[in-house]
Amino acid sequence: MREGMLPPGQRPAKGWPISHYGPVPRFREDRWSLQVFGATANRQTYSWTFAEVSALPKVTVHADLHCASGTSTTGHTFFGVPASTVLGLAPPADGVSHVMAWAEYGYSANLRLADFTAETTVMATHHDDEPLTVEHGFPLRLVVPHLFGYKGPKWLRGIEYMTQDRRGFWEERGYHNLADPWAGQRHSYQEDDDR
Ligand SMILES: Nc1nc2c(c(=O)[nH]1)N[C@H]1C(S)=C(S)[C@@H](COP(=O)(O)O)O[C@H]1N2
Ligand SMILES: [Mo]
Repeated sequence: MREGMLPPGQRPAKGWPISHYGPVPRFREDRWSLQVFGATANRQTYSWTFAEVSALPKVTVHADLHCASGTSTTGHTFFGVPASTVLGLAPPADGVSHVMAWAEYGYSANLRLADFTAETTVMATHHDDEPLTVEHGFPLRLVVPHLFGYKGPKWLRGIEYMTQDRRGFWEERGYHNLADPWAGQRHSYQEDDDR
C-alpha cells in the first residue's frame, strides 16, 4: 500500500459514506449461508453457516477504500477470514482462473483468482474492532483493498469458481473489468488501452 497517498483522480470523502445499489438486506441467521459453487474440484456446492464462517481463523487488514466515482476513505482496519481460506476448504477444479463474488439481491463482482487470493483480500466481519454495521455489509463483506470498491461486495453470500472470465454487476454497466485504482482503471472503454 502506498501510505498516505490517494490514487490519481481520487479525493478524500468526509467520514465513511454509505454507497451501494439497492436496499440494505436484513440478516436472518437461520436463512443465511455462504456458498461456494461452480467449478469446484468435486463439482459439489459447499455451504457454511454464519457460525461456521465466524469460527474460521481471522486476520487484521489495514485498507483504504476507493470508490470509482472519485472519493476515497482511508485508515480502515478490517478483521475477518482471508479469502484464500475458501480455496483450501473448497478446492477448485483445474483451470479455475476467476471467481464471481455474489451478494444479496444478485449483486456480483468478478475477480481474477490472484486478486481473490491476494494476502489482503478478506471476508470481513469486523471494522475497527466492532462488528460491521449493516449499511457497510454486516454480516460479511469482501474487502479487496488493491481494487476499486465495486470489487468488494457487501452482504457476501457466494463464491462461484469460473474457468473463464465473466463480467459482474458494475462491470456489465460500464465499469472497468480489472479496477486497479492506481492504474486509473475506472471505465470499460479504457480496457482497449490495456491490451
Ligand atoms: N452488495 C453490494 N456491495 C457493494 C456495492 C453494491 O452496490 N452492492 N457497491 C460497491 C461500491 S461501488 C462501493 S464504492 C462500496 C462502498 O462501500 P461503503 O458503503 O461501505 O462505503 O461498496 C461496494 N459493495
Ligand atoms: Mo463505488
